[in-house]
Amino acid sequence: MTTSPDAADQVFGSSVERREDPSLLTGKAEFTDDKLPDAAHVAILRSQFAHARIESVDTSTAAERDGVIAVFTGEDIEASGIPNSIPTAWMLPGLVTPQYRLMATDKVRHSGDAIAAVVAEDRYVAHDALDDVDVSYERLDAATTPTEAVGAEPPVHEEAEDNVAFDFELGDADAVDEAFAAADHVSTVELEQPRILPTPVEPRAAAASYDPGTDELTVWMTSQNPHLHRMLMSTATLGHPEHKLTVIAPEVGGGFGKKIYHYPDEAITAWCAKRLERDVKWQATRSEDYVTGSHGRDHITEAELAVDDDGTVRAMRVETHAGLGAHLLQFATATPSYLYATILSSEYDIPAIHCRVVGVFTNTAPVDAYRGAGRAEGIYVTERLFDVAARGLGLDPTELRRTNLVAPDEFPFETSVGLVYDSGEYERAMDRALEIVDYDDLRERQAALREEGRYLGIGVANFVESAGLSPSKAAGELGAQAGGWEVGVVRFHPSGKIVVACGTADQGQGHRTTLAQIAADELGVPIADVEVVEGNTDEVPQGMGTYGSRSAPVGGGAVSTSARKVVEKARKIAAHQLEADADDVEFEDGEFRVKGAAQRSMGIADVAMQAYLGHDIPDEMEPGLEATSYYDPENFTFPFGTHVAVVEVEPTTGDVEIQRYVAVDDCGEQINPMIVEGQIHGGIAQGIGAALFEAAQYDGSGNLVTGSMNDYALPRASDLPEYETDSTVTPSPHNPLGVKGVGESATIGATPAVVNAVVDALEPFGVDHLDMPLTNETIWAAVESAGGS
Ligand code: PCD
Repeated sequence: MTTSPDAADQVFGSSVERREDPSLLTGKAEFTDDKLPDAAHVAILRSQFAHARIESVDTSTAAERDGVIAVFTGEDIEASGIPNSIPTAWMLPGLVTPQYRLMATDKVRHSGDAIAAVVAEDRYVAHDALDDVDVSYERLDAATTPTEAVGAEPPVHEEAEDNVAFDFELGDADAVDEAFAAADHVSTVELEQPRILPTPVEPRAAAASYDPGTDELTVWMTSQNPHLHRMLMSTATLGHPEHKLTVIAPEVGGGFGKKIYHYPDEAITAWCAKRLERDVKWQATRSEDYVTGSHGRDHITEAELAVDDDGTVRAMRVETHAGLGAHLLQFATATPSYLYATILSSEYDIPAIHCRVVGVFTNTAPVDAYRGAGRAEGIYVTERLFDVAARGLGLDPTELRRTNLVAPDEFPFETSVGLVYDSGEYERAMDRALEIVDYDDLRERQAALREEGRYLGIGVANFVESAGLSPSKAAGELGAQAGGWEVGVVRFHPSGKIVVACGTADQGQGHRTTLAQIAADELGVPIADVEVVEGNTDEVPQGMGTYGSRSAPVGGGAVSTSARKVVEKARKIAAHQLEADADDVEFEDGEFRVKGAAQRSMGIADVAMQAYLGHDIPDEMEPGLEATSYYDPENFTFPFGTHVAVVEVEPTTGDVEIQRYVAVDDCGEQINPMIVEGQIHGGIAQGIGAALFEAAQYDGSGNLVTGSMNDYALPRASDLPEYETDSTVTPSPHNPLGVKGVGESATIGATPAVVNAVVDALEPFGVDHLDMPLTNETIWAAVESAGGS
């Protein structure tokens, strides 16, 4: 659905066509690998083993190959005297933080660790030369799962006893014990959430250029947060002065969390450019991106719910082992701890919750935020547990949910795990979803079909998401090493055209459209007059970037705050020129009018020209018309919703057919309903992927056996159903626009909805739980062990 090009429609709340699409669709858009076409190429040698001591690295043969410019090892990097230490961005009590170097020198800890870099005239020569680098290893045993790795020898890092990086607890354990002792029932589930390989269309890449004359280093890279990359490369790895370092994220082909982090490879590329004083670039192959880039999830969990006969939930207890991989990336500690544990209350009033998370190093690629990050894992536990408990109590799963929902008049609602939900109308969204699927009728059909030996399953999942981490002060108290704010600049040109700069960085979400909508709406100008700039540290003063569904609530908040400041300054100039008191000047649809004298008016574009002429503006006012805001929200925003999946399972083959998929989402006010719907569609696809198809598999030696798209099962379009989407609108009371984030919501809702549906279908076989992915084999085996179909 798109709207007419009528200017009045092109504002907040309408489905404006995405501005980014013409250049993407016609192949004009430029990605990182399109930059520096004449650059030399970097290829990086990865460890052959998941765990080994490096005895020696001989690069002499590789260096002699025709077309090879240089070969570097970890020793060269270390000897260059740079800080060489990738940090994590969230400290937890007792956290062990081993040094994470750009290239391994003494030991490799997973099969993606970098050992050497070849720079050559072209990509093929660079890759061929990798075979000439001779590394001798002393192999060590590898541990790949978070439970097996506890206490495994030899440890991944000497510093981390038993391979434990942190042991985190949240909630009142005594209150939980008491509630469990007093409750009528206790339901338990043990579950695994396998590793996911985030698969943006574009694998990671970097291109770097160094000017020795000025000491300017420019890095183009696939980044969700160029300013954070610049800051970390400057302070933690390369040591290049921040004001002489420019990081640019050109068009980025998807991120899904993977492109948040500072990995070795981009910094190695920049280091080579500087060392050789030559333009260089690196483009990961798909498999290389799979073995080095962050993975998602990786939890092994036990969860219990204490419930009374009438369905009142009294308490919840969760203990989980979270695999961290071999190195800590920036949100690796926050994702499985705070983001996970604080969301366990989902949409419910659960008086006591206790959660323990053991974060474990393994000989695998690092694990960090993947769409839904922490919240997806937490909600999955709660929503599975509610289904298990409902079945145990003989209650309909929607009834157990309904009994415990937080009611609309209880907001702001403080959960027992420390979040204060801003607003919600949970029952309304849930009822809407149940009405669309015709829930009661479906239950009747299910019963009738079972008589015929057909197995329909209905899965319901509610969710809340904490979107847009904030405020900075509270996050800092909990250990964050980064702020929760965002920068928005609104700058008029004298002619009345506007540039909006925001510290967020698009990877496909459509910010150039939605941020322009926000500014155009606030300023009352046609959207065509607004240009949006993102993803460039030279053009945007600072920024925290795009992740955690923050760009609309936090970036949008910064842009609207600046637009409002600009309007206030413009109002004073207009009042001055119209010879009126500023309080008597109204602003509507881009016009300043003197109250009660409508003929005395001035358009905002004319005011802009006057502001830059500076001839006739109030005394003591500076010329110019622009504003910069660092918007630091007072809280997260809390989008929510209900997803329902209807499946039919064929027990003899384990086939799952998703017959219907209904999603009712509430992200507060919607800037662009078409974009919101697109976000929901993409999110559902990824949620279904996790439920039915995706799992990264390491073998016992620590090789990623699903290291290519041939082996890793992503859902295809033909695997996915038609989506039936609807929304409710419960504005966030603290956001200037009433907006909540939406980018991750559907991934969070979809996974438990689909798993609940399949398990529901298999109820006649006595199946209470199945671990993802629910492949044909998993389902068939469960049915067989129950005595067959
Ligand atoms: N919106 C609107 N309204 C509302 C909200 C929102 O309109 N209310 C829209 C906006 O503006 C944008 C979108 O929508 O455009 C989104 O938003 P948000 O929610 O704010 O978010 P952001 O920040 O922007 O983004 C982020 C996200 C995430 S987080 C993820 S994963 C994913 C999602 O996003 N990724 C991606 N989505 C997407 N899409 C695409 N296309 N691509 C990509 O990559 Mo993480 O943390 O990183 O794990």
